[in-house]
Amino acid sequence: MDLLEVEKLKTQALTDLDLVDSLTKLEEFRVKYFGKKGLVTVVTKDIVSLGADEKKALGRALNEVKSVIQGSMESKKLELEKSIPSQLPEFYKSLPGTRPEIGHLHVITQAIREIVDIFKPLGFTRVRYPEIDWEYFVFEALNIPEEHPARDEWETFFVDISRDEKYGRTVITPHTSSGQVREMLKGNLPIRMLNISRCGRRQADVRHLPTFYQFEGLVVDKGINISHLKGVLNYFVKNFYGPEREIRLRPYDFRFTEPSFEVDVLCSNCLGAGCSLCKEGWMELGGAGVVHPKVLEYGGIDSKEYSGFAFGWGVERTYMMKSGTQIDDIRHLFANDVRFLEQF
Ligand code: FA5
Repeated sequence: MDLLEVEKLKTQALTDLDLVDSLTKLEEFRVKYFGKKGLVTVVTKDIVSLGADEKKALGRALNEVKSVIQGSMESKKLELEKSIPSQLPEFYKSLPGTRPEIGHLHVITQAIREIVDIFKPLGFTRVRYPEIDWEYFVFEALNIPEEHPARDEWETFFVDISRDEKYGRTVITPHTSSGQVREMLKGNLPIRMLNISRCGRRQADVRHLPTFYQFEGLVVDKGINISHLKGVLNYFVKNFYGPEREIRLRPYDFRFTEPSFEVDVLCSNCLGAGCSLCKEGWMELGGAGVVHPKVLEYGGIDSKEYSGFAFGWGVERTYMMKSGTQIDDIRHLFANDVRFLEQF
């Protein structure tokens, strides 16, 4: 081995490299010169057996040759990588396309559909009544006369249009109970109504939205009593949350039901321990009770012959109490942050 041979090795390698026109061939080239038995590797090993002076001179020359070849290999690699796209046909017919993202129903729409499906087998039919209505149907016909302090609880938005002689002012319905008397006035008995609609109240915090949904059940028939109400609420809760979830009824005072209750479910966020959402382990889902005879009379129904029960719950609150949702602030539901909504 001498300097001339080292020089020849360089020339041969660069000539070979010139002919390389693909990444596969480049790899073959690397193996030919730098693989275990490659030409450069073998010469490097040979040098070890030479005398000190020769070793020094040839070693330096060989190192230079190696770095020239490796530098050229690197440039060749970049050049080949760049040219690859232009080597491909413009359009692969068989290449799977990128699927456009398809959205899905809003979580509250999904919840509404689930609620409807649970009540349907019991004979409840979904109805809708105006979301902007007379205060007559919102309060008066529900046994809450004008100036009665109970009206304050509904923190109502009033619409700035003139008052009607008979029906009073116009409001954004603060609850779906406004549909009760409207349903009765249709005159179809017995009644099994499920009124799901948007409501509005002057409220906003972790548990309150200015606009939210309620679902209102109303049953009017002969011989209806409180055990039917409890049976229906239990049936709903077991189907919506699962057999292990419990509800509790707290006595309350609604002017349109007697007796009246507020219905709570064990909080899914803290499982009864108490958290910022529920405060004391239970979350209020809504109200319920036996329809007040006066309300039946407003609806043109003979309260001696017929009786009924009603309940009105918030859809968002009810949904939030499903296990695993871990929604600790009701306002997330309508903040329209896609990262949040995508999870459901
Ligand atoms: C009522 O609205 C009664 N109409 C319920 C009723 C119907 C009682 C039939 C008896 C017979 P309440 O104001 O408690 O009751 O509201 C019921 C539920 O609506 C609440 O428990 C809650 O789940 C939901 N809700 C009320 N206000 C808001 C709000 N601002 N944001 C979100 N949900 C709300």
